[in-house]
Amino acid sequence: MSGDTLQGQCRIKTPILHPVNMSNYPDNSANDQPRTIIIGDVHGCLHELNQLLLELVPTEHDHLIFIGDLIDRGPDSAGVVERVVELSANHRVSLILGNHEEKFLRYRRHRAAGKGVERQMSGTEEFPMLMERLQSIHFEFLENAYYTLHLPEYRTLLVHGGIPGQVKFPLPATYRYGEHAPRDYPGLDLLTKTRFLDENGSFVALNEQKPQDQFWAETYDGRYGHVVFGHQPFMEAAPKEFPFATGVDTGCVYGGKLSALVLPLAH
Ligand SMILES: [Mn+2]
Repeated sequence: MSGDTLQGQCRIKTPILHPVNMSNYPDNSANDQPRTIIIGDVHGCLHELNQLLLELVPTEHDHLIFIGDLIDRGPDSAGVVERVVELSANHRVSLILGNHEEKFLRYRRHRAAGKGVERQMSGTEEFPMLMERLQSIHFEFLENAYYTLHLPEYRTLLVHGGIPGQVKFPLPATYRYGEHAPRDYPGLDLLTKTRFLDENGSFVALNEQKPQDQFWAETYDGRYGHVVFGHQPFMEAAPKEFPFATGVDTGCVYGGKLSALVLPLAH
């Protein structure tokens, strides 16, 4: 991604009723029914989030799920967190932990410890501003994010990044940031940042990717159910479909669109 796209000519995508797989997602889209709405990576694009919400008109019965990375890169990260927390006062809102939220919470912990460790962290340019603008209600909301959210009624698992090859803890299941620590569930944090896997199916770090490595969703066999994820921007008109996964980050902050995946009522 070249630097000049980072300001984000964010554009809006009409939310779509988008059954991923008709056998898993029975079509019951009567509009008075509660909806499960999964929103892609917002990355500070407050205007596009507001436009999307105007189109969605969420009701008090809907469940709004943000797939993570509310913050960083875009024009108004603090405004996005404030808007989402404001929504949560009157709606059921869940946040999947993005790698940018994870880094921000880590930065905040280091700052509180007072040893200056946070000054060695890269990619934290926006964090002092967030520390200044956000209040305890916002931090609490971020701390309550999910590493994974299991929606058994849809046989679906939500993560920000993806499923790394070797998972050594029970899935599908729900894990929360404030409640389940990677030291007790080794590899839990990888679900927030997985993109590529090596030939053994193991997690590949961002800077160590080789041409033969495969995007995780290309080889994922559905063993934990259908996975809905963000993190990897797909510059496409609609969420990207894989055999057992759906990517909902359509690259809003890179000049793409902000997408919402609207699941019909499950039985
Ligand atoms: Mn991400």
